[in-house]
Amino acid sequence: MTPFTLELTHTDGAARRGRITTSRGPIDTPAFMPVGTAGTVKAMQFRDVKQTGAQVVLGNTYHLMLRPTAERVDRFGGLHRFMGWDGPILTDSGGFQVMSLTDIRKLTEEGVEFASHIDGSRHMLTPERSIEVQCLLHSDIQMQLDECPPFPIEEAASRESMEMSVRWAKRSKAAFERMAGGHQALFGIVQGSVFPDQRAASVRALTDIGFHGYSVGGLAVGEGREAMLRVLDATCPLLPEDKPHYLMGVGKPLDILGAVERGIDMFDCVLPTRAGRHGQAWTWDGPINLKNARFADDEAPLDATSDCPASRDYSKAYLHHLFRAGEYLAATLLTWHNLAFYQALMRAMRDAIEAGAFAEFAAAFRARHQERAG
Ligand code: PRF
Repeated sequence: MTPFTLELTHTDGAARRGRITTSRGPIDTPAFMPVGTAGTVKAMQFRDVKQTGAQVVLGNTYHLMLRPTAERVDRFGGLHRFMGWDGPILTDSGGFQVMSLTDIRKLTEEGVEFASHIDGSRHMLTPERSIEVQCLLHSDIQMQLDECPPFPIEEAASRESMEMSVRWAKRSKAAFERMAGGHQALFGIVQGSVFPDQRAASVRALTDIGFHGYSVGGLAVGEGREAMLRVLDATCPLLPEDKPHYLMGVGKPLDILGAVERGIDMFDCVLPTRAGRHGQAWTWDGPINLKNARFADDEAPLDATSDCPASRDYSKAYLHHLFRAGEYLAATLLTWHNLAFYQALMRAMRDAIEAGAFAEFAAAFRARHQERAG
């Protein structure tokens, strides 16, 4: 089977245009990965997710190990076959979801013990078990188990946490080498909060272990955009040039723009899907809320120039009505639109890098895109 590789085709400043090859197909970068937490991109069919241009989707170790269980997914031939998506799947390792979704948990050197948010049952997630689950899911791109510390955090506590994530990285790699196939990939996760020397130490330790790609974790946890971009300024230049750089859980269009500018290749975020279910549409001009009364008589579609049916074929008045009436289709159409917009944005960034015009693109986008618009 095709091994996991990255070919960089263009650079423009620190921004990178490339193509990741996986045994399940290519991923053009910079790439946005829709979040399919529990074996579904909520409210969507995968046929339509693919239509937006998405080439890879994300799945979650935490949710799937609890329900329907990784062993059951494996008996169905893996997550691709179970949910009907034949492209690459990236899975998160579970630690981040344990910390954000469970009230009862105990973190030790061994791993994290937690009570399920579904039925309270007890589970232990170790670096080894996380890799085992990700292998049972047949994940193409796996993440090491890490700890994403809260923000703010004391410098000394952050260092301890980062160093434990490095030890978990080593155990994850050893488990991956025992259990995974040659076509699968494992990413290390850089931690170290907002401390540049800790970020640098984390990168050094992870590159010594050696991974197929490098994730930047521990950001978008309340530090704010400027602090996040400063961490990327200090971190991205240290990452191996020939491997993908993935910024986990980010973000708004302007976050993604700033991160691409600094050399990030991959993103995931619940924003387009979650916001879509709540009536928020993201557009070139910024976000708008379709529940707002000012759209009740608006005959224009969200984007007449889009090739996405949800963006092009329905008036804002109709979408407003669907939300007001509590119709299921409302969530589907706005999620679809938001995912199509995110993919169009990534395509525009890739085109700008290819043309050597990323700075001009970024300036024009920043001038037009009003994040706090109605
Ligand atoms: N670690 C993991 N998953 C994540 C994060 C992290 O730090 C974040 C941080 N924004 C999102 N998802 N494993």
